Amino acid sequence: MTYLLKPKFHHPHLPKNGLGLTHRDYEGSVSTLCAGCGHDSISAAIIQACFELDLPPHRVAKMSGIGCSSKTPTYFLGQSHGFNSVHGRMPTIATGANLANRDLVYLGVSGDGDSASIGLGHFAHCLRRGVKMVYIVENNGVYGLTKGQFSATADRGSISKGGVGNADEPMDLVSMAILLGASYVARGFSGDKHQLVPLIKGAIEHRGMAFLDVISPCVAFNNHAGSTKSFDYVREHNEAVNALEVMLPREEITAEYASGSAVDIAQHDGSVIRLRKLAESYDPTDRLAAMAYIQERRAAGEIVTGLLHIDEDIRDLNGRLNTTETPLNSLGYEELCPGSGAIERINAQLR
Ligand SMILES: Cc1ncc(C[n+]2csc(CCOP(=O)(O)OP(=O)(O)O)c2C)c(N)n1
Ligand code: SF4
Ligand SMILES: [Mg+2]
Repeated sequence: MTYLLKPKFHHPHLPKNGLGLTHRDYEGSVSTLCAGCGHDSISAAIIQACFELDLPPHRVAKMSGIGCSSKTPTYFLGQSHGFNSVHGRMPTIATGANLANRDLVYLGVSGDGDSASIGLGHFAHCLRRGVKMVYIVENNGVYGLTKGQFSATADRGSISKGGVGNADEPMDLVSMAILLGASYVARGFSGDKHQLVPLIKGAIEHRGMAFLDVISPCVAFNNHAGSTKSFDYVREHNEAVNALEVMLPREEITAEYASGSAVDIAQHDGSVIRLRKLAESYDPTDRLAAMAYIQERRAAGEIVTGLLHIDEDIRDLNGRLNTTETPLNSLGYEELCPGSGAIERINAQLR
């Protein structure tokens, strides 16, 4: 079973936005992710952001790769266009679609495995080229869909569900995004919708490459060998009468904290991550200072959240390549196939 349709009936007096649409008009199918998964909170934040922006659903194209995170476009904006692509290729498909039709809002959803492992090259070139889109990585530090292997963003020293320690350095996607030239770079936490919804709205409004790294706990696969709640411990200390594996629903992890302050977030496996929300005085337009600040807080064991960098001097790929303003599917035969004379002239320029 890959999706469940939602019942169509709803309260007759639901609030409406400027287009006369309700929240329900921005929803998708019922989620089949694990109860409490951070990814569902991100879907809810996307729905809220699009509702509040009065975004016509038919103007949005949802792009994704493969993973629990990449499944989520099924659970929001059910009336929008969508393309669930191949593992790691979301940015590539989004780049091509963007060049063919610059009229749509491209909303790309990917995972840390999807973007930082198999899709790393695609991620890098999409950001480097300045594709006008919103690129969201739902970052849980594991390959959730394939049952909890380390991803390239997993912390050094973290323990996998098999009890193996991660010896490798994690990739910091926001630092890479700033380095690669993304003109809107932010980090959020799935459990802090007061911060996440405005970050997504800002990304949609931005006219260039907007990259969002959203920390999104995987409630199923962050159990470790030292924990008495881990599957391994229970298997060892359990007299099994049959071989069942049950995924119990877990509470969603949420946090509300003020600008400039830090908060410790305890995960279900007992590990703790420390989030720091940017202070009001932080200047996101200073690219070098942003990179230094992220590294400084990282060295102190903190994950900085908020709008980390914005550059209003946008270098959009379509603008640079001077592509047509008209979507290719609206051009006629004459424009799409200008004849051998036009090709001769192009070839002559290259001789
Ligand atoms: C070419 C290819 N290689 C490997 C896989 C197996 N695979 C599916 S999803 C996935 C990792 C997903 O991890 P992530 O992007 O972090 O998503 P999450 O499930 O954690 O949200 C892998 C390795 C695949 N589908 N295709
Ligand atoms: S396995 Fe992890 S990432 Fe996948 S749905 Fe379950 S909690 Fe979410
Ligand atoms: Mg992941």
